[in-house]
Amino acid sequence: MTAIRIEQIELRHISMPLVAPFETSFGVETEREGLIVTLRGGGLTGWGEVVASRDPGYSAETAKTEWHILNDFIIPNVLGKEFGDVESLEKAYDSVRGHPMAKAGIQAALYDLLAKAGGVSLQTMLDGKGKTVKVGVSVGIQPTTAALVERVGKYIEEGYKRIKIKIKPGRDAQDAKAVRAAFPDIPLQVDANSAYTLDDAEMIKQMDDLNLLLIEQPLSEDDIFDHAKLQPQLKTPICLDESILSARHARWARELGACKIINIKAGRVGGLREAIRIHDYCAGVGVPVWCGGMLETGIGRAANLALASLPNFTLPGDISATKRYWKEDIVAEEFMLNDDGTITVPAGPGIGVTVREGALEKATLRKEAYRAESKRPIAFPGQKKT
Ligand code: OSB
Ligand code: MG
Repeated sequence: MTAIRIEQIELRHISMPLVAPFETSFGVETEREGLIVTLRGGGLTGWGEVVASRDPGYSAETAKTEWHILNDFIIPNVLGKEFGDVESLEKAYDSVRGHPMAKAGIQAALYDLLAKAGGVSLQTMLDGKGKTVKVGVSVGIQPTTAALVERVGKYIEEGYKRIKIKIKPGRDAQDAKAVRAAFPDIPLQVDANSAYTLDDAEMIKQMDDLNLLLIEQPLSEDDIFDHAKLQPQLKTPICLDESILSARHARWARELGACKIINIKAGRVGGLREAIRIHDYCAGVGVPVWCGGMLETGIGRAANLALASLPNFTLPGDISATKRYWKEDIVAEEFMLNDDGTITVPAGPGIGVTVREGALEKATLRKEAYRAESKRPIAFPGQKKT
């Protein structure tokens, strides 16, 4: 593969209105904030999404902390350098601890750039297979249990073949039981986003007879140890999301018996490369994985579809149709649900979607350009303050 010199990098802090508020145990999102990274070199452009949001509710990262890490530490080590593979990019920011979402965003942009340079789709570059991937929908906490059952019913009518509901203390067993009673056969799972402790084991066991596919991240985000005490008390598989930040963590979780399934998000684990390492480790030890979501724009969603087409992604991903998230996306292509509950993996070069510069501009709160010649940030005209 030919190496490409990174001549220019652009960073944008964006905010996009969701079609409906998304409530989890850690808060409500009505606008999706995040960062878009653009890498330019060799006459090509690569795009990546940093999935940190406005608040540090899912993890410690926010759009602004990841801006700081990219601006002050990662971009200075990348700008003007040549990269022929993603591993050398990982080495370039090797000295930066943590901040997987910042790393994942710039890495995704390099993947896009390198795939375009090679004239292949990201799916081909990652060794993914198949035209489509199985998907589901993640349903936020609703004002009432009745509203939740109605909302789930609408998604099932739209063709979703796997439902995930968000739960939190006080809105858990009742919600899960009501959805199960209304839809006895639908593949169903719940996601607590770290809302419980081991003391809540009895409460969690109330959901153990609902034939759930999995219970996602019931305990603290940093806690593989207590999940290993909870899993043996349940028939339902625990799936870890927040707790797995690397392939090493995946091995710890499996060796401790903390979970039986792993949710893989490239943003959470520092990039597509580490996501694939986790996938490969899990494939080797018989742990099924699925592709999580972070309410991505079309840029992140396109990359998720390519990732989810790897063979050990055997459970449906949290990759829903564009209209489940956005009235107006920043890519031209609309992702739609196929009749069989799948979404088609983009087949064009790189991530295979076209960024709508006008829509991106409209979503932009702040932007900065970094050029290899000067190595100094050059502000765009009309830059908005955050
Ligand atoms: O825990 O899986 C999660 C969204 C934001 C933050 C965390 C999570 C989620 C989702 C949404 O569940 C999945 C999607 O993008 O549709
Ligand atoms: Mg989750």
